[in-house]
Amino acid sequence: MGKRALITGIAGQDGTYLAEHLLEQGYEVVGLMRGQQNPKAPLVRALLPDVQLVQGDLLDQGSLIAALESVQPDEVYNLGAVSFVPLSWQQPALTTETTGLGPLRMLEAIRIVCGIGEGSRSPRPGVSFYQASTSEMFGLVNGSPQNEQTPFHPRSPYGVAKAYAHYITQNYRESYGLFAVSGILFNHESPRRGIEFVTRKVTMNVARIALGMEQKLRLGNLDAQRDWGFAGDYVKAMHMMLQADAPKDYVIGTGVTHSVRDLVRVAFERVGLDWEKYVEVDPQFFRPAEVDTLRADPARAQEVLGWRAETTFEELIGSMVDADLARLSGSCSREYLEIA
Ligand code: G4F
Repeated sequence: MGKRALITGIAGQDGTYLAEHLLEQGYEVVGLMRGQQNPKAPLVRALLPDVQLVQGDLLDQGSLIAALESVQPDEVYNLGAVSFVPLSWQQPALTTETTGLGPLRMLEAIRIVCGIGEGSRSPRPGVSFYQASTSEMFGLVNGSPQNEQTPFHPRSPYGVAKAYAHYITQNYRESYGLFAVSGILFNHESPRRGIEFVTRKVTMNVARIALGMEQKLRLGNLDAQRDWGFAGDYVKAMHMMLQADAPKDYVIGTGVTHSVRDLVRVAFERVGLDWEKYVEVDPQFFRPAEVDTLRADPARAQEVLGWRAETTFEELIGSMVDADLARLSGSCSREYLEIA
């Protein structure tokens, strides 16, 4: 019998790549979808016809219990969140409810459905839990590169909410013996990334400029540095973490850092243009508190899981520019459906 996985955030970049990866591994995959007539549902059905959808919302405890009861998953991947950092300053309470307390509600749902921690009832074995933690928890970094021991200093309501979710996952592992792990993923991108994030904003606008549809690209802090990898590589690490002998948290990244300036240079080079003629700095994109620089030390993931990033920064950004050129010229494949 193959395993069954339940994924929250199925309509996001990571949800779609993870679903595809698990289907390839012979899993039955169910995605949690919130809301009535969710506008993303038709896109998910088109991209992932073999994935079933179940109603549920990370804000609603009862709906998570009901989803677990009906799906009976072996593995739960919690990828659902408010994930755009600037939005977390505009809607900090919603971010905390979804990104911070959502994982708590899912852990509680697992505990209740499995009968864990209720003395007389014997636990039903076997729901493993993956929490999408993030390098944003390191924030104002306390040492570089960052590994699983590096202290957190989050810089946004999003980072604070993710730090809470990280610790509550660890606490449920220690309190109830759950196989509950967090992947501390550094920035991961793809042609399916939402256009609000800097990589895709750059690649989409580079493609528009190359095709004569746009004159300028306005960005915020060009000095910010990130460890950018390919989302398709990173979802494999999520799966590996739940197959490991023991539940542990892992840093997932490339170990290589680039600035936003490097990003625009590489993207414009892909279409043979000089970025300095097109990019303007616009203070409206500056953040109230910035994460200046991040770099992963993924040694534990390499040693214990045998995971390593397979895609270079140049390959990643090149593929995103190519995908946006294809989209704009109407020749995009199903794989590049606008999903995020
Ligand atoms: O692409 P970003 O918006 O990603 P950020 O804030 O690092 O967060 C992403 O990665 C995290 C780690 O995996 C996730 F947890 C999180 O959910 C999200 O996926 O911004 C990257 C950097 C920032 O320093 C930002 O200030 O790019 C800088 N930047 C400069 N100009 C810009 C822009 N970011 C955006 N979104 N738009 C700009 O115009």
